[in-house]
Amino acid sequence: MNFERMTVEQIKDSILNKLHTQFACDVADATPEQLYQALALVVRDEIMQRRSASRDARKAQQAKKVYYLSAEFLVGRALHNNMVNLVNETNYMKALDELGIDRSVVFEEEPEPGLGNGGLGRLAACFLDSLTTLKLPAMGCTIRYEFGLFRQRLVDGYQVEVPDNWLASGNIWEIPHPQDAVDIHFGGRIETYEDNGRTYYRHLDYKTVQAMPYDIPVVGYDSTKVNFLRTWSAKAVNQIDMGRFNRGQYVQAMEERELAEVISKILYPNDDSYQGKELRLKQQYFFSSASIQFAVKEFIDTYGYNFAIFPDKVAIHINDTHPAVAIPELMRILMDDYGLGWDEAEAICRRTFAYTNHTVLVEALEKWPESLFREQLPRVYMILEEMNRRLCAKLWDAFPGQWERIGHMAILAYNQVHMANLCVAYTHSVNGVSAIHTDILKRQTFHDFYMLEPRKFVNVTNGITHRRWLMQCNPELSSLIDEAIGDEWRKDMKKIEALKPFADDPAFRQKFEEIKYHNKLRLADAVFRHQGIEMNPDSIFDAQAKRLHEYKRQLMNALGIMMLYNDIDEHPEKEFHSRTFIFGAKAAPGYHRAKLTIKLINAVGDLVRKHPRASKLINVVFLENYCVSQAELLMPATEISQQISTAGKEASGTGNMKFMMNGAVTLGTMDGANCEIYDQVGADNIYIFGLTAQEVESGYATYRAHDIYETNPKVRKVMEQLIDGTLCPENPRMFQEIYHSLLFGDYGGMADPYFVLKDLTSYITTQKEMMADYDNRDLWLRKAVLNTACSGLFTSDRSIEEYNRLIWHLKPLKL
Ligand code: 26Q
Repeated sequence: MNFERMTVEQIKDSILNKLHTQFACDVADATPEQLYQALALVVRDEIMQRRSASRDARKAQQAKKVYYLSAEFLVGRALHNNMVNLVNETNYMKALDELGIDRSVVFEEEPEPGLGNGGLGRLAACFLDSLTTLKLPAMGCTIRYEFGLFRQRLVDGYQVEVPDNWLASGNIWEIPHPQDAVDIHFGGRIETYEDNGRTYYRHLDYKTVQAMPYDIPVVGYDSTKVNFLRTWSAKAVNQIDMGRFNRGQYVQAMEERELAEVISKILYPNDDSYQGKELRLKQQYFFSSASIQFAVKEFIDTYGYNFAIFPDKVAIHINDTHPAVAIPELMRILMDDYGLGWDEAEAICRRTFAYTNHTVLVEALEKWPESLFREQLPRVYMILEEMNRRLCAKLWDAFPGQWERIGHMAILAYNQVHMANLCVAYTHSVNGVSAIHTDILKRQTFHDFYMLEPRKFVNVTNGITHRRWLMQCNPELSSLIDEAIGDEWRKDMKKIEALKPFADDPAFRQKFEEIKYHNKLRLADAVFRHQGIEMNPDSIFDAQAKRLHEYKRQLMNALGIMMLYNDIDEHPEKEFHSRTFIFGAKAAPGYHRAKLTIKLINAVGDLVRKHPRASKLINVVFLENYCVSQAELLMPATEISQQISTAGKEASGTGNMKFMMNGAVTLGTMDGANCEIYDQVGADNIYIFGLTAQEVESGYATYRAHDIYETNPKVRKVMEQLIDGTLCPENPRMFQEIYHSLLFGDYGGMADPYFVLKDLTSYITTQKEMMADYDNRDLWLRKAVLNTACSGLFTSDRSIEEYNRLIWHLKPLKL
């Protein structure tokens, strides 16, 4: 089937038509929100025309499909992105111009769906974009959180959380599918009975919650392929319990309804340490069960009850352990609903599921109290017991007598359910998200499993969609690349390599510099409008944007700025290049240390502003509410990308790739995907400092932070400034706990467990080298251009091709 792109005239007519029929108004009297909705409806129509073609093709071709299960999909705004992927941005922009509609005003009307915390959720969104562009049959499955990640306000330098009611005025992009609603059962008890020599299980007295799907279309770049992100919303089965209602228990009847619907109410805002919250477990089972039920139904609709071929037609991906309960759930459905035996069901599950790990931090590996599972999911719990029994029997053969080792690998041990062990033991593929991360999984985190099944472990380095993160967010640079090397890179990002020789072309470098400058102005303008803060576009834009975590070491960045400040203060004769330090970071609301670090960063900003000379050379800007839309402005405007995690802790990072693609030079440690960025650009075009992962590992035994404090006067000075009232004269004790934790450790732990003071000196030295290079404009711009030119590896198209080749084995649809 052939789809014509809409012409400018058609777009204009359609917009006017939507305004008339939906809102009874014209361009002149429409509100910005009505303009947004009318335009979005036009774009949606253009997408929906392609939908049925896609769907019919998959059925006709009986193509294998992947269900990508993820508790988070941080998709960002859709309108502009969809125009880009329809390859009709130019016509849309023209139509808007001719109608006299200000496009930036319209784009900003779209509420950003905050259905994720950070990297993991954004990765899932980039993957859907690439899956669709590569014409692979796929469906994203998640929760339709009524409240996404909180919005961040800064009040007196402190983070204040505001609820994100993103659905308040509806969501144009979603389509409800009541015909696909399914029931999810919680609690109750299991009755066992024998019949014909087989044991059967009956689930009784459970509570039912209905899962209602809403689908959001994902359109592939320059393709007629459309996939969907299915978001499940919790609904009470009976709007109100009429039995209770009639017995006069009006309030109780309503309460029950609230209890059911609370499941999809809110996204948990912590992306680090996990707490055994009952509601979180219910969320995980809710969307996992709904998605598995749907996958089985779709399979049966196409292939009947021939479950032997299930793994040839269905791949299910488990994004971190959050949807791990999908594994016993498929076991349950195959056995209890369709009568398969254990061995058959287990073999199907093993061939169907694959798992991606995103963290090696021990405190972030999910473990649930067994009692919670037993109460909430009694049948699933019984299945886990049997899975665990069989696993331990095998482990006993492999490691006879090694109780501790077996306990460490078991699914159920010490009254806890170990979700990662469940995933590693019962999937056919386990992958890390960068080379170094996968290495650590093999050597440490899952070493014992790796010994038994080395081939199960694979690496797929993360990627980002260059459509959103270059073409959409940086149109000027994209056109410049077209001028230089043609536009084939847009469809095949490897080809951006052809840009390398242009790093040596002075005319190209100058245009590259001008575009960076425009993008700096664009960011400065937005920050001024939203926060009233001025940013000097002639200063160096240096950014660290990511969730706030101790291991990511925003604290080290802040201490580095204080040292620069002291240097300026002590040496009025020295010259410095003016620098704007940009931070974007949300802290989990219950993570006290992270929130205090936000206050510290802002206090450093205040300190600098009060100093006559430093205020001209340093500006600390904390971007309020860092989110996908903010990132789209920040990436193109940044010159230095700070990726400074303690080596061995950041699984991959993906912001590092976005900055690089837009021509920022990385200042970072040998951690996560930074190592691969280093391999791509070469040592001359990246600034690496600090301990390696191995040095960190062996450093735990011997490191004494206090020695550094004693021997390095500059470090000592900033440490003292944390507690002597320099930063917060009205409350000198404000940052005392940070001081204390760096020098003495807290809660009985070691001092400075993230090696902030240890790496601080090499961090500062490397920055000085970097600043010297920055002043040599030709040298610096060459590095910047090479970063863009070498970023081809980091497109998520490459990641998805690898997932497909190594794990899913899907065939692209012929459309
Ligand atoms: C778990 C249990 C209860 C509540 C919340 C959670 C939870 C939620 C989100 C745990 C972890 C997350 C998110 C983790 C995450 O974003 N990890 C990042 O994943 C990126 C994509 O692979 C990597 O690039 C980053 O290095 C990694 O930190």
